[in-house]
Amino acid sequence: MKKKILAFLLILFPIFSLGVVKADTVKSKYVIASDSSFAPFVFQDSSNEYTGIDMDLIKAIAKDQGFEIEITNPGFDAAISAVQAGQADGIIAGMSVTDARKATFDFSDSYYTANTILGVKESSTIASYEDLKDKTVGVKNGTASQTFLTENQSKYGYKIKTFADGASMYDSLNTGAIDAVMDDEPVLKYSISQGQKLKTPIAGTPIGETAFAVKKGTNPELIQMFNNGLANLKANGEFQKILDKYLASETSTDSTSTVDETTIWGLLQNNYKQLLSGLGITLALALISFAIAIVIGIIFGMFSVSPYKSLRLISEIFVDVIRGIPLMILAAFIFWGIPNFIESITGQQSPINDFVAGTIALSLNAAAYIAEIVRGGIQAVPVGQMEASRSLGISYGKTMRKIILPQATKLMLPNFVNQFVIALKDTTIVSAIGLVELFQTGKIIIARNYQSFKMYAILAIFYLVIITLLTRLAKRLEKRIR
Ligand code: ASN
Repeated sequence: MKKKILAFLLILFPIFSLGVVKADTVKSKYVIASDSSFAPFVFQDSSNEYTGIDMDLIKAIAKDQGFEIEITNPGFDAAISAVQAGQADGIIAGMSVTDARKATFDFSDSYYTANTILGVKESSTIASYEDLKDKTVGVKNGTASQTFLTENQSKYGYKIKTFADGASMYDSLNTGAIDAVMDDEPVLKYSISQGQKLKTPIAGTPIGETAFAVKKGTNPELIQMFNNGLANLKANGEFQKILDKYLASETSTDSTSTVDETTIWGLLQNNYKQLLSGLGITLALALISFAIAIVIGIIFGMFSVSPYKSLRLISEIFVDVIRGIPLMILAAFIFWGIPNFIESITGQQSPINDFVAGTIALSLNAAAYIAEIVRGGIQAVPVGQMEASRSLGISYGKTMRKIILPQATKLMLPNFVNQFVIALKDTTIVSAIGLVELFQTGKIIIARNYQSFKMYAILAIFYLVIITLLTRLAKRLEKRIR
């Protein structure tokens, strides 16, 4: 009898619970990754805030379902990697549901349907896929549009050029570096409605539904909450309001901007806060990583001139390995590769912060060069001095400290200054992992206003001024030490 009651209850439970579907938050905060420039789904408005259908939607759903979110906007490809590496819990970026992606992602219910479509300059004569023969078509890396292009490449004979973000892709189309782009239809149509001189000569091809996604098998409650929230927003009309806000009217959300961004002065006026914060990150990256690199570099440099063979060997391996790997790959390896590897063994997501990953990569890189500077400096001091000192009965350590290093340091100083300048410039390379330092800040601004000439000029001057100031300062210090 007892068993029967239990079975009865077990059957009833799911039926009752159906009426009150509510998933519970598991994490105190969910990190949501997104694209950096993919209007109208996600883009920066004139006050440098990310807006768009996806941003409004995820915020409204989080509010409706009562969970906390933190949004990052590293670009589509980087956002995908972030979710795969466990750096982010979910991705909302006008993402198409494809069969291939279903193998690695769990998708929410769809909130949009999009085509992929070809975009060319208004003046272009390209009118069909056949016209693309030997032409170059740009596309964002990792997107459904890229899959479409790759699948049809042999048929039409075009070249494909991939980009990390929409901004650089559209920039290249505008400057004529590529002949066409392949992107989602609402995105191209939106940019045309915003005054971009482009056209879409060929009808679009369906690439699937647009949905929110998590890494396969993770955060099931997040998908559940997204679906519940979406259903609620659809029922209460809020979802339609969001769509209308970005799609219905031709009026630009940017028209609220009072500052003219076509002049250098206007650009600075409108973006100085963002640029200064980017500059802050750049300086912090350079200074912190260089300080760490000096310590590591000196240790390995001393190893390399040590009387012990094992120490010399360790130093040699360190320098060869780090110098032999491009900095960008090192950063990507630390930021995406290692967490992915750890997860595959432990089953635990162990994301690393982008600033920390960037700092580690820069530190290791500079340390390898500094180790060589230290070795070179010490070896430039005639060996006779060490021998003479040792024959007088003075220890290796003392000779090093009192006789060799003071002379070697003088020789090393100019190289240190040089290495610091290189380290500061190298910070631009680690922007590849989505770190918003000065260069990335500039790219994000360009994504919004397409002022690449003026914006890159501003960036170049920023770096030039900072590097000149810092080298002057370093030269003074150098003189004092001498
Ligand atoms: N629709 C694109 C894709 O799913 C997403 C994007 O470009 N943000 O591949």
